[in-house]
Amino acid sequence: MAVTDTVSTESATDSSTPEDVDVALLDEIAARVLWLAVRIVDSANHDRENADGIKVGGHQASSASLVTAMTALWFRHLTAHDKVAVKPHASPVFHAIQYLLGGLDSSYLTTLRARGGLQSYPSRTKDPDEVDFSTGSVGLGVASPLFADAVRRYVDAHFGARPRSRFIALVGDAELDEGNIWEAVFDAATAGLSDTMWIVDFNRQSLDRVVPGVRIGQWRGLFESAGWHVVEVKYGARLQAAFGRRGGSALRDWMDAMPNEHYQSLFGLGGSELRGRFLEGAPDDVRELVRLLPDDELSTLVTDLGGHSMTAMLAAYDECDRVVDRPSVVFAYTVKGWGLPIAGNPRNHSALLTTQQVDELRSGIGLSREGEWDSFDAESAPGRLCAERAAILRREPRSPRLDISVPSETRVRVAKPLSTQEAFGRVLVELSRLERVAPYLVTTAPDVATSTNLAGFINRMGVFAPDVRRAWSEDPVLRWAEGPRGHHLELGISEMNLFLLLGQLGLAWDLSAQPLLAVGTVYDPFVCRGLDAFIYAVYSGSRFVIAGTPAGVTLAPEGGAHQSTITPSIGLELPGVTAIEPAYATALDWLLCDAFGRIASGESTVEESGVVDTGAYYFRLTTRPIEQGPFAAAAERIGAAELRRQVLRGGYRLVEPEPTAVAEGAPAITLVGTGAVLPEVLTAAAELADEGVVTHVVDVTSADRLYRAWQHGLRVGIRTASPPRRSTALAELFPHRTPVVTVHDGASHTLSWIGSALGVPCVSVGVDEFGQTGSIGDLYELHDLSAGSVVNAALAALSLT
Ligand SMILES: Cc1ncc(C[n+]2csc(CCOP(=O)(O)OP(=O)(O)O)c2C)c(N)n1
Ligand SMILES: [Mg+2]
Repeated sequence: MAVTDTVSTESATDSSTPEDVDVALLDEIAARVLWLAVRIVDSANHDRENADGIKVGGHQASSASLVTAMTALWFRHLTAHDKVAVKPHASPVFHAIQYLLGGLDSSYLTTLRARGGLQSYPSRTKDPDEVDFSTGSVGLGVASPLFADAVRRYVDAHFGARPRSRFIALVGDAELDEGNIWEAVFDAATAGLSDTMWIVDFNRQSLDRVVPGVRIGQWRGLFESAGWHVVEVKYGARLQAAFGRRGGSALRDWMDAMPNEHYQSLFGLGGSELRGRFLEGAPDDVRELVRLLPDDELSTLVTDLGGHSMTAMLAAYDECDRVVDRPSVVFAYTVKGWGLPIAGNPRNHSALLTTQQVDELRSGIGLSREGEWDSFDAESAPGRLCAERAAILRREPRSPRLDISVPSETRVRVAKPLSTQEAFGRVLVELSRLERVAPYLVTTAPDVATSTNLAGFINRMGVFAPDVRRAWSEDPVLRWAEGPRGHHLELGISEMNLFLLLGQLGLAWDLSAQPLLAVGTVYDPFVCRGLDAFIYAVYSGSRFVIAGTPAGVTLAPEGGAHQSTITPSIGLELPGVTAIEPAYATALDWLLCDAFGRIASGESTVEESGVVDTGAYYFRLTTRPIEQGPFAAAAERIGAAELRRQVLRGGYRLVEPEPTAVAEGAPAITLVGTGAVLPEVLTAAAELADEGVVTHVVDVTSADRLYRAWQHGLRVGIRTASPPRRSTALAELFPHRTPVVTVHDGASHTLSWIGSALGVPCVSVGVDEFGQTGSIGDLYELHDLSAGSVVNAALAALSLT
């Protein structure tokens, strides 16, 4: 490792090493970090018993290329307030650093990819050390710090400035191929965020291949056009020196223009082969310059890249720090597999060092087998630096709890037929009137705020912008007033951005020390468009409300491209999210207030049924106004408090059959509906009752909660080898063993499990084909959701008994 580096940033303004930086010491620490990262992966693959017949895996080459950049960050640049997303495949480097800083017990070093051990990729919720951003699905971890910075800007404006945090992402260069990165970079909501710095590990390799051509010009142009500051840390000290010699500028031009494939092919070569390959097509000046260099020196020279120079990396970080009006990106030219025998090999992505190669690496840095996991001696210079940095990086504890009481309902007005989407808008307006709740409410939408009924909220609370902006329109219906007091964060049309921002709003308690009540809205079909970011948000433990609206074929005239059918399954199956689909306004009011209350509590509540609720809520809503009378009647019959309990639990009995009918011992059926189709279910129930069928109607407000309660009972049985525990919710909702018809404006399978749960015949109707344009009546007819179809489904179910 070079100790005499000079700065090689092309645009670094201050190229000297600050006096208090001991580059040799940092390089010594980097060598140990590299060793530990390599050995963590090696141990997972070679020291543990493995009966699975599959390789454990891990990424030594991807780790090695970030060792310099990460050592420079943690051992010099970062403060306790900074937040960092680590490239997924460099997780061993992160854990090695945490270990040296005392943030990870040594017992974990041999647990990479083992149950309960270090996760393959950094995980906020599962790793034993403190991870700021989960990463794994490439691209998402890159954009997250940018949105976390946007959230900080919001939090600072509303709650007073926090100590400055820098939001940093360590990025694989091939991650830049993910479109979500550019959606984030180009959205106005992320403009001007000067505390963001991305460090691109520019090793010119992805998983399969050497990235074709030379892409830096394209990347630079994209970032600059989005208003970012770009730094290139390209060449190391040796090459910098060579460029200063006679023929140096020709050498530089030659290397700048060399396609990645050509350059990378040099790594596998030694001696005269490398010389020959390097000079293929080179101008005479270049030939002349390297003529007198011995082969091994030529190899060292041409592979001397700036991303492995401590001085250059620190200078780049400092330069970015001085930029006060825009985000920064550092292109650190690196070698994948730096310092390892697999350096630069095009097939090195998942290559593992052999045991002999690991032995050589160990002895190369002066360690023995006995002391191989040791941290630095506390009295040594690196040991002292570790202790000093650990003290600087120690953080204060943070809590997701918001000390406010959220009301259990807003008593939203329900005089006329009302849609759940409209009720949603009204509940938010009502909550925004409450002094204790309003300050924490924040909404966001990808250009669909008004069409998802956020206008009322926006009129009262304003749109967020870092500075006051003139409103040019004087629309009396919608006041789009932008300024630092605004509570709505508007995004361009990118559902990825929506879920990334929402995810970060729901983690503001941690990354900005301020819990928030975050709400996003999205057209329900486009939940799928942002799905990976949605999953990422809940996997990261974020707490928020998302309203998918309008949903289903009930959006009739909009046609198939806008009608969601599979989203109920997403809500039901996605861990960490509770999917909710009420039909009536008061039910929605209760459910939404309850969701905010749970988010504010900061806890993962465990329900009576054993269901764990982790704080993210997905409301699936529609624009269909429906008659609210049946709900009022149920409230009258059941009592408001008891009905509320049932609505929150996942369902209630909307209609009880006439006692006289029951006495006659007639055939009996239970109709189960969820969401917008309840009017058809009720009409069908009345028709069936007229035909002498004893008809029960259950309104399922959360199939997810009912399903989890059922599954929990089964799992307890499986895990204790005892009879399954019956779900009390299902027992209360379905006291009679009748056949069941389920009706849902969504894929029919979402509710079809109820038949199995009850052990009765079950006919499920729902939307199992793409929709099309038409009226609600037309569409319900087409998908068997009309009252007549529900009656026929009931007759079919009865015939199965
Ligand atoms: C969304 C997604 N797609 C594919 C992968 C599989 N994958 C993991 S790493 C990788 C290549 C990454 O290359 P780069 O970002 O340049 O990282 P390097 O290992 O070169 O540092 C791929 C395709 C993934 N993790 N996430
Ligand atoms: Mg790469």
